[in-house]
Amino acid sequence: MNTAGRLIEGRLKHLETHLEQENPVLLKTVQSFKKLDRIAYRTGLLDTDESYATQIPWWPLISVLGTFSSGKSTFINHYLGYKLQRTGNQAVDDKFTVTCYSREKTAHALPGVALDSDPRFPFYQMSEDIELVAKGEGQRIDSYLQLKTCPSEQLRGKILIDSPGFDADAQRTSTLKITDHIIDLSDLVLVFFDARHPEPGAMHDTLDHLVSNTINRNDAGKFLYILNQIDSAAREDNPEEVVAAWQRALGERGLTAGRFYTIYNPEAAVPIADDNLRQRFERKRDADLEEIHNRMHEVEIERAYRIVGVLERTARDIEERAIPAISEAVSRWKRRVLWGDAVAFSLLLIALIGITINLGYWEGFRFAPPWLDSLMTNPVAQISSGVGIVAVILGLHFVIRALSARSLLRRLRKQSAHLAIRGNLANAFLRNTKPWRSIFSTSPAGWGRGAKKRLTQVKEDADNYVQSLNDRFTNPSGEETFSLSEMGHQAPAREKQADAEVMETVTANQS
Ligand SMILES: Nc1nc2c(ncn2[C@@H]2O[C@H](COP(=O)(O)OP(=O)(O)OP(=O)(O)O)[C@@H](O)[C@H]2O)c(=O)[nH]1
Ligand SMILES: [Mg+2]
Repeated sequence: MNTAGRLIEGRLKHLETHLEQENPVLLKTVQSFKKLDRIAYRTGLLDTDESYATQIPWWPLISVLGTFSSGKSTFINHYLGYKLQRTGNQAVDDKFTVTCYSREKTAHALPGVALDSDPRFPFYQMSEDIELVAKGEGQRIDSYLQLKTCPSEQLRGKILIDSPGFDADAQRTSTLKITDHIIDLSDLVLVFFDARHPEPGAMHDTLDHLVSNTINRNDAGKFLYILNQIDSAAREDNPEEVVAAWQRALGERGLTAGRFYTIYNPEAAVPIADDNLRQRFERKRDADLEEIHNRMHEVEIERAYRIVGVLERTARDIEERAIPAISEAVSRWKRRVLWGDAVAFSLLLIALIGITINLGYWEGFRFAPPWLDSLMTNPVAQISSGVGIVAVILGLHFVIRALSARSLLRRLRKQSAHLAIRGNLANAFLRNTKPWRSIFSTSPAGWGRGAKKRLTQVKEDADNYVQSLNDRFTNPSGEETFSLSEMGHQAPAREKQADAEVMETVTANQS
């Protein structure tokens, strides 16, 4: 195996080690992806330094964005049950912190370089992206990103990102670029605002960036807008007005009710003296927090189904789209080669006849060049001229094969882009045009009985994984099962009650 192949093997091993701790069903899907890889290597769809498994994001990403000191880190610490992030009233975080689960009992930080070079994480080669927008900054990836691991059960199967306070005016291009990149990659984005700022209008640009720009995206459903620290409003004469002012500000930017939450952190909050008021605040907070936490859990489930969906789709894409496209190109190529041969050899024959007639080698229909007698008596000359003739014929044939192949490549590349499937169709096609492949072979290179069997097995496996995920994530009565066709879409919105039950099962299964 070459070094590139070994590298990819190492990466998959790494992936498996992590999934072993987090989700055994997904661990098995890695094996299935490897089966597809093998088919793709043989057919030429993938290079041996590629894998279908390394380009999908395995961990759902939840990012926490928002204004300075709005309580992002406090919220994350509370969610994890660990004092992982520093908090405080000045701007504390100046980097993005990517947190992921590890059994190790201590939380530790790794440099951003770990994120940049580890394909498990969606920041893989982020430095190149940064370099594109801010020259020279790519090398300083460490000053933008850090990685922390934490043994919190809440973190199993997901990645959480804490971010520096967002200020559209003061932000450097590279930070804005990372923020946007993170938003694009995230499955769920929690946008925090601080109720201690009674005047939301002052943050015009920030609101524009975090609200106006997000509300019309086609993945707008993944944004939750959270007004935090509303305990501070309890001290105002009219607490409702604080919330209402924010609601208006967000409403002006297109946010309709439903994804606007008001919460505060019980430990960081200022005690509320008035009993009635306190209870009212607590009820609202608890309901909203529960909804936010449920969404955070759901993301993990959705992602697991989506990965099995990708597996199934990749298998189908190979069988139903890539292989037929290759076969079609190969038969076009065969036709071109056969026609090319016919035309070229006819022309050659006509030319030869013409030349020999001109040279006076013909006596009527009898071929009688002056050197014919000496050739007939010289076996060495016979053999070498025989070899010469065969070489010319073969040479011409292979030139025609190569030219015909080349004439089809552009079309194939276009088709490849149009089909939008993973894998290099042109490369796979060229395998079939190699000199040692007969133009009369019936199926594309690497697509034999073994490959077909393996592919069928992967599809069956995918169905089984969906079953296992259903067993794992849905309630025992089986009311909420997913089918493969549903997996491309968002998991259906569920009743709160059912949700709670689902989550009980998840936690029970995980412990
Ligand atoms: N009253 C009150 N204070 C809070 C609440 N949540 C956080 N705080 C306090 O607000 C301050 C800022 O909290 P952080 O969690 O550091 O805020 P952050 O958004 O991470 O801030 P940066 O990382 O600097 O952007 C800290 O002093 C917290 O103790 C809350 O719900 N109510
Ligand atoms: Mg912070």
